[in-house]
Amino acid sequence: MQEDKLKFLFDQFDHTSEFDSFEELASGHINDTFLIKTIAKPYFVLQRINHKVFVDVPGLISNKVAISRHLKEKLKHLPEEQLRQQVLDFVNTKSGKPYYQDKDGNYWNVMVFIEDSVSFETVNNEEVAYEGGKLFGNFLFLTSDFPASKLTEVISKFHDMSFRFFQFEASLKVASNERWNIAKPYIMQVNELKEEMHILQNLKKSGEIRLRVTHNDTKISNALFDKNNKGLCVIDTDTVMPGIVHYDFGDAIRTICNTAAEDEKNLDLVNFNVDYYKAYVKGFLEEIETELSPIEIEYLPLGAKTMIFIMALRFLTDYLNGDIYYKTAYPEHNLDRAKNQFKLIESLTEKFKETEIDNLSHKN
Ligand code: GN1
Ligand code: MG
Repeated sequence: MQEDKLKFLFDQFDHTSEFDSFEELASGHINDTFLIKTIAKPYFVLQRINHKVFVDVPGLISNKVAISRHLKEKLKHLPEEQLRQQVLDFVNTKSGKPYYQDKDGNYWNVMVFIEDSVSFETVNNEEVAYEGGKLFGNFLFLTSDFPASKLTEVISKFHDMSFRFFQFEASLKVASNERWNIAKPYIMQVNELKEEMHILQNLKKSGEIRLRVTHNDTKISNALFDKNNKGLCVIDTDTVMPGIVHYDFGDAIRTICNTAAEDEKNLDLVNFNVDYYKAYVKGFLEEIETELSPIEIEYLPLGAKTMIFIMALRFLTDYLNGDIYYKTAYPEHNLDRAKNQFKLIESLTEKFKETEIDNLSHKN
């Protein structure tokens, strides 16, 4: 991306800052994200929202602006400096819109960069797991009175297991022989778990598990921490929509309890860390337990397994489709991601008994 193009885009937004330089922030798999360094702070984050994946970008942006507004209202008792570190702040364009559409049809949005913060791709200590639990639990708590029906469903059926199976089965029909053969052992595993992986969706459908506002992409790299590992802010609110608590619980566990990155190729390094699980559960329940029904709590461990599985399934599907969805750095990248998630499921399954919530609730 050329500097003059990014400077032009940044200057479409309503700030008084002067562009100095930029850095690409490359951890996302879908959008393009740039840190904009200015002559004087604050810095900003400029992001191109991938409109092939997110077909209703104005709806997506209006969701995240509304959620930030809600969080700011809830936290208005905090000193301004603290509020700036805890809630994403979006910047309008000079013509008052929350996004800018360039001449090629791309959508851009800008937010203020949160200073003095760090994020993690993998977790190396229990404190971060616990703080991550508190942060994501608190996000659910603070949004629990936001009317979920006001949110646009930015990606239809995003965590819907039947839909992901439908896409997987369609990918089997278009996959090259070569990819089909390489992926065969994993294709078998997917089918073995099919029934169990529909349990949560069925409880959602029957109304036994309620809909709430969920973040839907609670990987640990979407949490910011301060220099002392205290949780600061939940970021990447692109996929905020109605969902069930298990999505956010499970997706966080998927990344926090993996002893390696989600695309680590050496599967001996990929294991489920139960100590981090317990630390996460403690922090999470401290914030949200009062809001949860017994059935929501009972099924949290299955939420972890289900979210690891749905990512394995989606990575495998994209590999079979010839890498049309996720950004990949090399041809087997999606397959490696899928293998990694299957190994994590295997390791979690061995320790499943230890993940039951009964003994972990802070009420005990
Ligand atoms: C994608 O782009 P990013 O990294 O924020 C994906 C998530 C996956 C994640 C896996 C819209 O998120 O569902 O969990 O990759 N987002 C979308 O790392 O598909
Ligand atoms: Mg995301």
